[in-house]
Amino acid sequence: MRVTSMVAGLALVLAACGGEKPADGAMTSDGAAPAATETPAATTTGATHDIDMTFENNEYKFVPAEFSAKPGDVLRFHNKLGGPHNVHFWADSIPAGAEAAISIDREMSPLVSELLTTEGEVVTVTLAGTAPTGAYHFTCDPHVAMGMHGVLTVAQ
Ligand SMILES: [Cu+2]
Repeated sequence: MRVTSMVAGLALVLAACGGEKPADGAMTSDGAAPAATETPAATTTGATHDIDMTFENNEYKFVPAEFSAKPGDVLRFHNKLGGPHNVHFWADSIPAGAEAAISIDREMSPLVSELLTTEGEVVTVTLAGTAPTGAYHFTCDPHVAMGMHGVLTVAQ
């Protein structure tokens, strides 16, 4: 009798263990589903792009000067060398409606960042999830005449 009940008990334990595995699997796929549904909502946690503002080969430049990002992405402009530098998006050289979708953490005026005077400083530009696709032209004000220009292409 005892042996029988022990076997029965073992069977129950095994059944319980066996039962947990599909449950875990179900939880994993449940976990993946909310992550997927979070993506459209989490528009401010997109990819991060790092751009240097620097002085190389006798030229003031953004590196890279041309790059692509998606709505919801974050651009970090680093004052690397040759500053002061800043980031200035031109209202007439960005897609219609883009101004409202650009937020600059160290904003001096709409679409224009403060001047970064200390090496290592960063200005962060966040593209809203509603950012329209197209070309976003920007410059650095102190070095605009020296060709410090850049183009961000926003694409889905
Ligand atoms: Cu500059």
